[in-house]
Amino acid sequence: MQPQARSVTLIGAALEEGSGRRGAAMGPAALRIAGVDQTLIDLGHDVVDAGDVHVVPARDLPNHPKAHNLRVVGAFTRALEAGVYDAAAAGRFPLILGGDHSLSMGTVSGMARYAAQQGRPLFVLWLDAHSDFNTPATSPSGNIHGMPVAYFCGQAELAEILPKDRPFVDPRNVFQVGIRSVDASERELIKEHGVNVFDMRWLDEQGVAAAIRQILGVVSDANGLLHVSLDVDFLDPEIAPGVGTTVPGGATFREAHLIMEMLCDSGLVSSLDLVELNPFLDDRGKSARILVELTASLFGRRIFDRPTRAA
Ligand code: 5AB
Ligand code: MN
Ligand code: MN
Ligand code: MN
Repeated sequence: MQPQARSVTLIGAALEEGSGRRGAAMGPAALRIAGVDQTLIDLGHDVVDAGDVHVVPARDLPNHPKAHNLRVVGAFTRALEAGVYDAAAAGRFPLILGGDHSLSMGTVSGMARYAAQQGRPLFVLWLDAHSDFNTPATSPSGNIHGMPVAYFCGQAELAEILPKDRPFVDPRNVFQVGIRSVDASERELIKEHGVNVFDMRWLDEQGVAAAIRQILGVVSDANGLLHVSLDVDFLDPEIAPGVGTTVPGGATFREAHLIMEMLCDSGLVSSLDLVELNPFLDDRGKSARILVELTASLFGRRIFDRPTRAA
C-alpha cells in the first residue's frame, strides 16, 4: 500500500524564548540543511516552504514574572495559530520546524480551531520526556516550554494571548508517550485532568507498538484528527544529543521509527511539530538528521511494503 501523497506546508518557528537557554532558534535552519523539504519531495509529496514566521513582541501582554518572555511566546502563539489553521483549512498538512516547545501553544490551538470547524475531535500525541503540563503557578523554572499542554487544554492562564472563546483540547484526548521526568505538582494536574500517559516503564513492559495501537484505535473510533508533537528529548540522548533538556533512558532509534511507521499506516495524522532541536548542542547534525529520518518514516518511507494488519 502506497501512502497517500500529501500537500505539506513547512512553517519555521525560530523560537527559543520559551526555553531556559539559547540555540533552539537555529532549529528550523538545521532541519532545512538536513534536507527536510527534499526528503518529502522524494517521497512524492507536494511541499511548500512558507519560510520562518516573523513576529514582534506582543506589547498588549504583560511581562509575567512566572512565565518568561511571555510577549515573544505570545506573539509566536498568535502567528502560528493562524498559520497552522490557514494551512489546514487549505487542505494542507502543517509541518512546523521548531523552535522550542512553547510553539505548540499556537500550533495545537490552530489545529483545535480547524478540528472544531470540521466537527471532529482533536487528539494530540505528545512524544516527550516531559509532560509539559506546568502552569505559571506550578512551574519550577518559569520557562513556558514546560507549559504548552496545560495551555492548549485551557488550564494555564497566560493572559489573553488568544481569544477567550478559542476551542481547548480535551485533556483526555492527549496521549503522552516516552515520559520520564515530571514535576510533583505537574503529576497532580495530569491525574486530575485525565491526560493519558504511557511512561517509559509502560513502554519497557508492553512495547511502543501496543501503546500506539491503543491510541490509534481511540482516534480512529472517534473519527478524530491527530496532531503529533515530537520533542527531541523523547529520544535517548545517545542518539539525539542536540537538545537542552536531555533525560537518560529515552526511546531508541527503532522504537521511534516504529511509531512513525505505524502512524503513517494509520493515515490519521493531520499535523506535526518538530521541536526543541538545539543545533548548538548537537553532534555534527546528528539530531537534525534523525528528526528528518523520522519525518520520512511518518510520510511513507518504509523498508518493504507489507499488507496492513487490523489494529
Ligand atoms: B520541554 C521542567 N518540567 O517546567 C520545567 O523540553 C522542564 O519542552 C520542562 O519538554 C521541559 O521547567 C520542557 C523542569
Ligand atoms: Mn517538550
Ligand atoms: Mn521535553
Ligand atoms: Mn527542552
